[in-house]
This record gives sequence, structure tokens and C-alpha cells, in this order.
Amino acid sequence: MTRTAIAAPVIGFAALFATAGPAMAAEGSAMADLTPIEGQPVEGASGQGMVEINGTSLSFTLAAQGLLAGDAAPHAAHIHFGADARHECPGAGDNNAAALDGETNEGDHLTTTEGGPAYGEIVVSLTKSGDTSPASGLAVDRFGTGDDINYSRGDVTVTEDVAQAILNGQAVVVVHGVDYDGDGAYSAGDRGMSDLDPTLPGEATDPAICGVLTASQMTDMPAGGVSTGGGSTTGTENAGLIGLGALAVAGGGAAVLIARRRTSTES
Ligand SMILES: [Cu+2]
Repeated sequence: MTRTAIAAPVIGFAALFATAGPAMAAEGSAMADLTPIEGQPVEGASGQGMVEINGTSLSFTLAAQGLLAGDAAPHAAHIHFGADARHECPGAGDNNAAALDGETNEGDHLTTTEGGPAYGEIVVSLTKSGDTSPASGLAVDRFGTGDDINYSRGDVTVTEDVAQAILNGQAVVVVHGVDYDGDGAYSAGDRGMSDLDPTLPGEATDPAICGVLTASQMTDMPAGGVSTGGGSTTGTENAGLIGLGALAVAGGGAAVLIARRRTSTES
């Protein structure tokens, strides 16, 4: 067997591997059970976030029950993610920032900023209409309102990183709005105005319920891409090469593949 004879199928495999690229695009669904953030007075509130990812296209359904009621009580909701975040909901230990301007009893209020190390920045604003970028994070006229929220939409575009983070279980759904003083409305109270938007009470922007998005199925493997050899006259060769490729991938492969491709180009 000459080197050329070996090289040809290796090129074939390299091409096969390359065409598997699109099949590796993020695809799948994820779900988050939303529960009260530790220390926030939203006992009895609950919710669910469901997300479907197809490449960089995202659709979602958001449901939340038991938060502050009424049409005048919008509940901002987002997918949060930070590469350096803990990929989880905040705990009592995150309630550690100094009192904000206008805030007294700061230990009683966990702010959106204090939750940042746990869940990261806003990456998707789960609005009912219009823009879904982080810029709409506090677009309070486009979120659900009251104590029984349930809506869906399917025209959200996300980055590849965010799509992958969601399927990797690193993204967190957070619904905001906490009536700390129980007066039935968003008011300044002892929380003061929001650190995120001084025109809104802090009660309107602090996080209430939260849950980590967990993928419901593994659909981001390139399995579909490498199993298409059947039917061709080179089926047997492909079968062997797929085994080889699997080893290369397992062994941290991209470099190995490039090395092989170089070798075959030279010969
Ligand atoms: Cu948020």
C-alpha cells in the first residue's frame, strides 16, 4: 500500500469532518424551574422557563405565578449568563453589598447587581414583543404583568456562545419584581429607587424567582454528521476512518487532524 493510497481516504475523512460542522450547531431544548431566590419575600411564587434552540434562533415560553399582582406590576424577565459567573441562582451569601442610595435594611434586599456573580449579565430580555437584547432589560412596558404570567415567542436571535451556554446548563432565567414592604405596589419604601434605573423603584428591578436552564436532551453531538457514509462504495473505508476519527477527537483531536491533513497534502 502506497502513501497516496492511505492519504486519499484521510482527505476524505477530513472533508467529512468539515461538513459535520453545521451539524454541531447548537440545537436542543432546555428548561428551568423557577423558585424564590433565597431571602426574597416571594414565598409561594413559582414559574417555568422553557427554551428551544436551533442554531442562533431561540424560542421560549415563560410562566410565573404568585408574584406581585396587577397590571401596574410588570415583571422583567431575562436569561442571564456570564462566562465567569457561577451559573446558578444567588444565595443569601450574595446579599453582601453596602447600602445603596436611599436603601435602609440592605440585608433584606438582594439586588440584581448582587446576584451578578451567581448568574452573570442579561443576555436575552424575555420581552413579549420587540427587541430582546440586553438593552431591553428594563423595558417594563413589554414584559408580563401581575401574578399569572404566561407567554411565548419564537423570533429571538442569540449568539452562538449564548446558545451553547444554554444547552450546557450555564444560563439562568430570572424574573424580577419584589414587593418587599407588601404595600401591593412597586414603591420606594426602604429599598429606595433602583440602582439600575433611577426612575424605577428598586422593588421593580430586584430579582424574585430564578432557575438554571437545564438541557432536556443531548442534541449537539456531531453524530448525524459522521454516520452518513453508508451507501457509498467507500463505506468500509469510512467505517474504519470514523473509528480513527473518533479516537482523534477523543485524544484532543483538532491538532491531530490538522497534522494528518498536512501529511496527506505533502504526499
Ligand atoms: Cu434579569
